Amino acid sequence: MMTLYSGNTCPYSQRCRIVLFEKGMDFEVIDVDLQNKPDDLALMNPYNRVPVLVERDLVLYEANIINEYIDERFPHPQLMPADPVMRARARLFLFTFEQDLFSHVNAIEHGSKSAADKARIIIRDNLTQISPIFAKQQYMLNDDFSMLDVAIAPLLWRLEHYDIQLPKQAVNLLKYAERLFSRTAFIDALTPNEKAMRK
Ligand SMILES: N[C@@H](CCC(=O)N[C@@H](CS)C(=O)NCC(=O)O)C(=O)O
Repeated sequence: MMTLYSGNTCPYSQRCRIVLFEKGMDFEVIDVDLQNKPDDLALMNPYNRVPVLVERDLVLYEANIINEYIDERFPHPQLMPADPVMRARARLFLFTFEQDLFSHVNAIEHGSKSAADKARIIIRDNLTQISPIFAKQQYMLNDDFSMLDVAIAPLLWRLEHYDIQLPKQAVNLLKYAERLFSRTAFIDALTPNEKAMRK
């Protein structure tokens, strides 16, 4: 059985929880208190962060790497595209999300007021830019739910919590977010602390 070491407000851990629930398989989630990290976390992950996935003697860290492993190990429903060209495009998107969106989250959570405000504007503008995609399709890659939707969902869930306000032009993105939030696996993967992030 797979064991996920997860943070109960951690957006990266949430990505892995979503994939585990989408696959409908047996797994165990261990809540890690990030204010008081257990000593074995640094032994499993040299960066001393969650999420970490353990399956027998395999120990993985980095949410996207964990998620690709789960997707290959349990191919139904497949979350990365089967076609190599689409798969490569999906990986590029995943990289872009880290660079253009998630790399700014740290400033909101831990930065000065001016750094946090700057980060909010960058995230707002980058999200607004991708909003027109959803006038034409249901999900990020096409009309099928994929790993890209998994990757971005924790940020969309935290928009209010991070005090990021989207303009009217982003209405299609907000509708897309509601589609993500209504999925059974998404709801099942939420921790009580995450549930409390949205009214
Ligand atoms: N790039 C990593 C980011 C993981 C990460 O930043 N985890 C945070 C919680 S959301 C953490 O464990 N922080 C503890 C620390 O840095 O001390 C991933 O995708 O897994």
